[in-house]
Amino acid sequence: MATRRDFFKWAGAAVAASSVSKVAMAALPDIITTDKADTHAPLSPATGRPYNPVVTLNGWSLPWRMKNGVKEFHLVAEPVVREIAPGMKAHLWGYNGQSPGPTIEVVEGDRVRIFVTNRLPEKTTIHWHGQPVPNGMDGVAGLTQPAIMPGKTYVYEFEAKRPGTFMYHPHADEMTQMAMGMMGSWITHPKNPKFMAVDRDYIFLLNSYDIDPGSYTPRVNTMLEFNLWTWNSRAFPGISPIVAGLGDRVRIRIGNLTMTNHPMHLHGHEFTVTGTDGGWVPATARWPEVTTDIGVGQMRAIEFVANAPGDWAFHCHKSHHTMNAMGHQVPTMIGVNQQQAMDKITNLLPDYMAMGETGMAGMSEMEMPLPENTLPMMTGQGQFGAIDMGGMFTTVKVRKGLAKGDYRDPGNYQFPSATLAYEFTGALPEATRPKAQDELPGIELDVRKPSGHSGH
Ligand SMILES: [Cu+2]
Repeated sequence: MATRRDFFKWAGAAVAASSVSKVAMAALPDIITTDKADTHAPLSPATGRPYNPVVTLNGWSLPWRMKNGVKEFHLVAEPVVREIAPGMKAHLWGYNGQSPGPTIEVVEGDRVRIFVTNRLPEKTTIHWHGQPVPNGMDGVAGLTQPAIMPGKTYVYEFEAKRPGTFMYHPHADEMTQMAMGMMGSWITHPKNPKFMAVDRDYIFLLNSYDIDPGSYTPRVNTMLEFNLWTWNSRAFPGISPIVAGLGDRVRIRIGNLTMTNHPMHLHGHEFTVTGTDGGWVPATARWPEVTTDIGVGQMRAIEFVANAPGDWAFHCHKSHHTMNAMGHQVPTMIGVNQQQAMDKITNLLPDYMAMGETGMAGMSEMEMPLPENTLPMMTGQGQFGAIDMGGMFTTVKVRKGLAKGDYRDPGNYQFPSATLAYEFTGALPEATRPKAQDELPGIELDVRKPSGHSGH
């Protein structure tokens, strides 16, 4: 764990006004933060009931303090710097040094106390999305509690009743605070560690940002036209691979805190949806899928047996969600001969490049100077060249003989001989095509022109 224990980390706090006295802080659990966007090793429980920890993709789980049988966590809402992918950093709001905040893992029946310190320049709250909590712990500013003002610390306390996958996010100035990256995952593990046990259990949140190339802070009033489609505030090629041993039973828990739905698609394997927002899906109610749509505010847990070795694509199937910031306003030029226009434009702009005449794939190979702090539209290199992907994309790497608990990137898949698509170099037969329209016998049509009923 590359976490740092910064009990009195005040230097560099963006909100100087929001200082809490050291005496008051002494009663609070340590503030544990990280500045790394890597996937951290799972946090094995040191105290409390046993459970099988999850792995947060490009994230980490928050350690707790056990106090008189109560699990105490300390979340600090604060401005953070998050690397979206190598080459781009975003100035976001998050928790404990990162956006999303750390994953919170507890066990069914645990008594949980969460201290929430607000170091933002405006009020906030935390809503424990999906959890059956007493009404006064639900975190809706104005409705169930006064907002947590800058510099203040509030305490939430409840029993983690239902095992499952949950999220947390503010319920105060939500549009701004979620557009700025304030969110996190929550797992309540079942009391019986053997119930629904899997070999590898991953979790991440779908989120999105609108950050203009050359700037660092998201636009907070964007409703739908986001330009960065991310998992746990990371875009491909910044997203870690999901690693599995051959034969492992794998669970991937996904929560959607974007403003649109995401059809999540896995190559090479069939999965079933075993968990939703409301709990576990009974075995008799599951069906096999290769794509499942995750709506806004929903959570899905998918499970499969990693029975096919390889580097398998796993991505959102909306193709503009596997793209990064650049190029959203580029006109379609496929089939357009740009030579004439090129000649004229290069007189004015000697460096002008024509783009898109044969498709957009050239974008990923082009050595084009980018504005400061943005990501090329499509990047990522595989062993055979450019992957032409960005955004909500990663690989599921299935390997034989992987040790339990080994989550390191195993590198490129070594393809067994004669299992790879190859170039055909023989003679091509004439392609069979349907007859052209003017070779077909004429068809008489009786056309009746519409009359009346205009405006239908
Ligand atoms: Cu999507």
